[in-house]
Amino acid sequence: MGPQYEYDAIWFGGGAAGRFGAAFHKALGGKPLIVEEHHLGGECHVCRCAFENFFSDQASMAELMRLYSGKSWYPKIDLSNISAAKAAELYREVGQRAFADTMKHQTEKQLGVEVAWGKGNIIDKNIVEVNGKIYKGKNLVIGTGSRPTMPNILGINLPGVMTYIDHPEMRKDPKKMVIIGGGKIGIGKAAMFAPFNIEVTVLEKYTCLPKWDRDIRNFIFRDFKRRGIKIYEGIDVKEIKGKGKVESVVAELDGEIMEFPCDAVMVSIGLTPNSEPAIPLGVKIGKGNEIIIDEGCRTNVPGVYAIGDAAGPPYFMAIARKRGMIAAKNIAGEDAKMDYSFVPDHIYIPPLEATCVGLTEAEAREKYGDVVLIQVPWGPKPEDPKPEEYYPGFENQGLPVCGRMHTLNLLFYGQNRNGLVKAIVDPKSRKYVGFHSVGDGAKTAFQYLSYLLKIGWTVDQMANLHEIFLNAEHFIQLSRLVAGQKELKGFAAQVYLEDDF
Ligand code: COM
Repeated sequence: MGPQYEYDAIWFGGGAAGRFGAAFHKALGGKPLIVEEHHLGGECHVCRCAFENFFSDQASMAELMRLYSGKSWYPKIDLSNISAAKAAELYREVGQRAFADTMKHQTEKQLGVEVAWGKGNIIDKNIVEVNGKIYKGKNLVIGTGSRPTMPNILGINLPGVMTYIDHPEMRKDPKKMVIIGGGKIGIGKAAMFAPFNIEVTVLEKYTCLPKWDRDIRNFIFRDFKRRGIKIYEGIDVKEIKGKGKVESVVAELDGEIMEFPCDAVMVSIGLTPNSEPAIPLGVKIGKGNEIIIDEGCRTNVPGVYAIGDAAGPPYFMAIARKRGMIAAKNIAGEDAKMDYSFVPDHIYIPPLEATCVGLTEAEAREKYGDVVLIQVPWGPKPEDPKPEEYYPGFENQGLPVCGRMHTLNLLFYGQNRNGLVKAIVDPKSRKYVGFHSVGDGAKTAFQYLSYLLKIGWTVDQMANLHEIFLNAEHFIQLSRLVAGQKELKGFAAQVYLEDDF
C-alpha cells in the first residue's frame, strides 16, 4: 500500500458494484473503504431489482386473483379497490428499511468492510473527503450508478411524470398511465401497473423489446392485448400536456398526431451513467455519458477504475457486481478480465416472467442456417381462449410450462397463458445456441444455462441431467425426447407463425 495510503482502494459508491467489489477486495486480503451517502446496495432495494421483485409479486397476486375469482372452488373476489400505492407503501415501510439494515449489517459487521457515511468529495485520485474528514487510497473505484434518461420535451417536469425511481414513492393510484419507452423497464412496468385497474398504454419510438426472441415478444404482447394493455410502436412522443399536472401525452404516428389522456406518465427510455464525479479526474467519457473502461475495469487514468452502471451497459446486476469483483482482483495484482458473453436477460411481466440467454431464433438462423427448436407450446393457438375451457384440436397448446404454483394452474384456468419455452440448437454440433422462456420462475435455471451455453453444452449432455418434474423450463426432459436422433431434427415440423399481437 505504501505508507502514505490508509486504504488500498476507496470504493466511491456502495451500490451493488461497489459493495461487492469492496467485499471481494477485503476477502482477497486488501483494505477497502466504501464511501456512501445513502444506502449500501444502491438503488436495488430502494427502487430497482428488489423492489420490482416485490411489486411484481403484488401485481401477480392481483392478476391471478382476477383470473381465478369465482372459478372452480375460488371465492369471488372484489378487486375494484385494490391499490398499487398501498403495495408501494408496504415496501417503503418494511422492505426498504429491512433491506437497508441487512446491507449495512452484512457489509460492516459480517464482512468487516469499513464505510465512510456521507457525501464524498473527490479531491484527487487518491484523496476523498467525507464530512470534513480526509481519506487516502492507493486506488479509486467509481461506482456511482446510473439515472433514468429523460427526453427533452415540453411538459417533462410536470407533476405526474415519474420514472422507476418514483415508483416506490407513489401515494395515489393513477387511473390512466402512459409509459414512454417499451424496453424492459417500460414493458415490466406496464405489466406491473395494469393488474391494479390502471389503464396502461406503452408508446415506443422504435420496437418494443427489440433484442428478444420473436416468439417470446409475441407471447408477451398477445397477453398484453388480452389484458387491455395497449402498445404503440414507431410512435414519436412530442409533448406532455397539462395545467399544473399531467393530463395527456401527444405523439406522432405515421404522420398523424395522437393525444393520449392520462394522469400519470412513466418515462423509461433508457439509463444514463452517473459519470460526472469522475470527470475532473480526466477519465475518458463515452457518447452515452459512460466512463470508458478496459476489460479489467480500468479507466485511462492509472489507479482509477469504474464499475457498475457508471461504466455503461450492459445494465444488469450480475455485470455490476462482477465489474466490482474484477476491479478488486486487478487492484490486488491479478490480471482479471470481464466476460460479457452469454449474459442472460430478464423481465418481470407479472404474473409471469421472461428470461433469455444466447441467440434469438432469427440470429441463430442467420448464423447457423437451419436450426432445431425444442419448444413448447408451438403452432396455432385458439383465437380467444376462455378460462376453464378445453380446446380440442390445439393439442400443442396443452403442454404445461410451469414453475412454482401458478403456471400449471394457469393452464387450466386460461389455456395458452401459462408460458412458452424454447431452446435453439445447431443440429450439426448438437450444441445449444439460445434458451428463451416466458413462464413462472425459470430465471433460476437461466443462471446455470448461461454457463452451459458458454461451455458448448449439447442436447446429449442435457439428456443425461436429472430433471425434477414438473419444472419451469422443461429443457432437460424435452431435449431427452429428441436426443436419440442420429441426425438431430427436434420435433416434427413446427409451425412458424406471423406476429399476432
Ligand atoms: C442488493 C444490493 S439489495 S447488493 O447488490 O447486494 O449490494
